[in-house]
Amino acid sequence: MTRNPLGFPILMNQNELKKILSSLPLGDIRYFDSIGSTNSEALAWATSGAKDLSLVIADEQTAGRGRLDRKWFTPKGTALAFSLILRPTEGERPYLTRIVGLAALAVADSLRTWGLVSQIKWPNDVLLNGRKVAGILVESVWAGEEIDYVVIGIGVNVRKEAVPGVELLLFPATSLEESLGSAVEREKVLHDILAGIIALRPHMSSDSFISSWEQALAFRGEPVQVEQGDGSLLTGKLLGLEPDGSLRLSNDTGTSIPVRFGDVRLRPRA
Ligand code: BT5
Repeated sequence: MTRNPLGFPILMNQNELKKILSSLPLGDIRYFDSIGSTNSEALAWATSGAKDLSLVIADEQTAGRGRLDRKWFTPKGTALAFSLILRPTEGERPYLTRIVGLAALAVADSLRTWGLVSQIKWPNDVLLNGRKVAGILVESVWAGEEIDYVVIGIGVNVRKEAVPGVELLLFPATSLEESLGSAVEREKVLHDILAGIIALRPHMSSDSFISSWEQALAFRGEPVQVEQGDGSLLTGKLLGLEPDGSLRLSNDTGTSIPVRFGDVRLRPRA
């Protein structure tokens, strides 16, 4: 295995990954040195019958995606970009809108093992010191009226070089290396996030799952703006989460409004 001066592997490869992840009950693993998007590969694999908890991981993405077809940058050797395929059970079906929270909490828990306290910027960003260190993209494969598979795509900026230039960003970004002041092994972060998803998954239906997710939210109790997909702006105080994982805002008259999609930011002071 090729290592950098700190002794960390520089390149990933399928055999090493299998070894590192061998204690986890994963399905199959597909590793790519370079790929368009791990989510696109995982969606195609799910359509052709992948096992539950199969994993697609790449060292570089050339067409990584965010929501609304935004770009997600994954330069070679600097970041984690992976997609986990879930085949939901009957019992999980009513809770599929909570899956983005499952992924975000697993990322937050893995960062805590490095002593880092992160926040979740609803719905799908994980922040360190108010900057985005990870993004999550949850997509589904439908069979008729029912969701057959869910793909959880996660990108984490591990090294400083993973962070795109400010001209490419809608929100400030950071890396684990920047927050810790030293480099970390990507494979350990990957292992911990996957272990966290697997451990939390059976608790996804519980009230305590929603309260853990709520406690990790950025801007709770603060005045925020939510830019919705059509460009319209909602303003209000961020109260917490609805049981389905929607955001709960209270508007100026104190009425509570559920928000299902959008980008949250603090409301600029007048
Ligand atoms: C996201 O969308 O944050 C979801 C990102 C999901 C990426 C993973 S990587 C593995 C899997 N395969 C994929 O193709 N995707 C998933 P959104 O909230 O829409 O944010 C997108 C915005 O984040 C962009 O418009 C940029 O402003 C910013 N951005 C792009 N690359 C970034 C990076 N490496 N670090 C921080 N911000 C970034």
